[in-house]
Amino acid sequence: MPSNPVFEPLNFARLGETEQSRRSEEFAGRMLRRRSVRHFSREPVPIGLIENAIRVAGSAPSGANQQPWTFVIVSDAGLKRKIRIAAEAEEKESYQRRMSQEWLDALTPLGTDWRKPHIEDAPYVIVVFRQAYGLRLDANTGEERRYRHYYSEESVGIAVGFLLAALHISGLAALTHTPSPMKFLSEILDRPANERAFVLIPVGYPAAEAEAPAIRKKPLEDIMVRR
Ligand code: IYR
Repeated sequence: MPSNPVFEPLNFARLGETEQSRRSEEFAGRMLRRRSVRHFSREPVPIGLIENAIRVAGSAPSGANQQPWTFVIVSDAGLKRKIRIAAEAEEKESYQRRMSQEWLDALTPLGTDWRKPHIEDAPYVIVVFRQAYGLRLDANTGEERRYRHYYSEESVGIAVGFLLAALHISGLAALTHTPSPMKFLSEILDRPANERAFVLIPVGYPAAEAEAPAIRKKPLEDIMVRR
């Protein structure tokens, strides 16, 4: 039963222009140093940093504020091992048979292959699930009923952007990894039928000898248009 909206004061902190520029430059300077990391140290990470980053992700805007996401933090060595083995099996099949030559060529500069040791090395793997639909109890019948989630793909994508930014700003390294298909994650992590694995994010500190591919982001002139 729809009820009327309730409003509250916005509580918007208007900054002076100097402070705006300072924060903008500081944030851009930090964010522009983010790299995807594929070589992790096994050094532990304070769980509070992971929890805070997920808090930030959970503050993202979402379709109808339905917050159609679940963030599963995996630290158990046995589970990480299971996930690695299943991911490598799918990835091996993908790299050797499923991906087109065009796709493989596009990945050449990244130097990736089917091996995913980072899933075990990183102290935490955050698996983000998208709730394709919601579930609530019908007040009359007591039965569980599905309800539509709007723009769940876009919503979870935005939340993952927040998550990656928060992890990076806290001095952690992460990788956006999408083994394909990802159904095995629902089984290993025992997730309900309305949840679909969206992305798997190993998080930790880079290994001492970690390298990243020498690739560059497009300059502003190439991505921005003014009218
Ligand atoms: N999922 C594979 C392949 C891969 C695909 C894209 I698109 C990338 O940007 C990177 C890798 C893997 O993780 O290796």
